[in-house]
Amino acid sequence: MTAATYSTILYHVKEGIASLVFNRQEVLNAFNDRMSEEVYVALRHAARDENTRCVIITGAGKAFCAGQDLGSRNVADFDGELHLGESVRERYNPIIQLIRTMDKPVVAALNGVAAGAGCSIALACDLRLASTKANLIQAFVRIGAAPDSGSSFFLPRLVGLGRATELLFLGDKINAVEAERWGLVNRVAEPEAFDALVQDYAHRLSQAPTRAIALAKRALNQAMDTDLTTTLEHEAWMQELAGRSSDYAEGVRAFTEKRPPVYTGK
Ligand code: LHQ
Repeated sequence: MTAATYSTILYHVKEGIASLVFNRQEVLNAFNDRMSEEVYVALRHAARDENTRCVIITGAGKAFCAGQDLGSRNVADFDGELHLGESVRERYNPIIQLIRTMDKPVVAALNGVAAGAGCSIALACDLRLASTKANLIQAFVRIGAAPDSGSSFFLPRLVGLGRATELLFLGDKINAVEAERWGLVNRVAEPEAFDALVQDYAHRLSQAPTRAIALAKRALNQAMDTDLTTTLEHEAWMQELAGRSSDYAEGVRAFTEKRPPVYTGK
């Protein structure tokens, strides 16, 4: 599968920034089987592509992503025996794992509503930027489903157990401004300033020392899931690796020469 054969997403790379755009607008960019496959393939490509130093995930039209396509037969068949676990394991979990393990920053640009697994994907990203048109909804409970795609992992870590519980039990819609107050999103902008905000972050990340960011991401992944002693040792190892990068040498040189650094990601 290549960019030319994608039918449910748009994907392009420019100036070190890969943009992955969910594009099933008639269903608010909800996921069918094809879209989960294409998103995975595109993310894997971004992870491996030397020219990509930052990934932006966003939605075409008015929504970010409404989660699972509830019209898909394999999740809406009331008469058959449904194997939803299989669907989650095979289609969503690999996407979440890839976002977390790729050695590059992944930014969710929330142009509109993010619901269900669409919201989970945003929570798994490294940063979230939101237009004031965006809402976040842990919609699972509204349809009698359980949280999936990492929501029960990331939500309490972002907003604390009390708020996570409320969001998962009640499925209320949180607007972008409140989401920022809660720590669910990093920044909010009015729709007319949103593209500039996203471009500013993407540009800064694409010019940053990519290896140092990858090491910080690995350190955060490790720290979210372990004790202080292990974390301190893991940090020491990440610093050892950072010290071997050209960007580190450039960063220190630029500091001593009192000039801005020029990072290459090497
Ligand atoms: C949709 C959808 C949608 C299909 C809007 N599907 N058509 C994983 C695997 C296995 C099992 C179960 O779960 C999962 C993980 C999950 O993601 S579960 C959660 C699934 N998502 C939802 O429950 C969200 C459903 N959508 C909504 O609640 C609303 O559409 C939201 C709040 C997102 C937006 O509301 P509105 O802005 O009022 O838009 P709308 O409801 O009018 O939707 C516009 C159209 O999009 C409409 O179609 P139509 O033909 O009437 O214009 C909707 O039917 C369609 N659409 N979400 N997930």
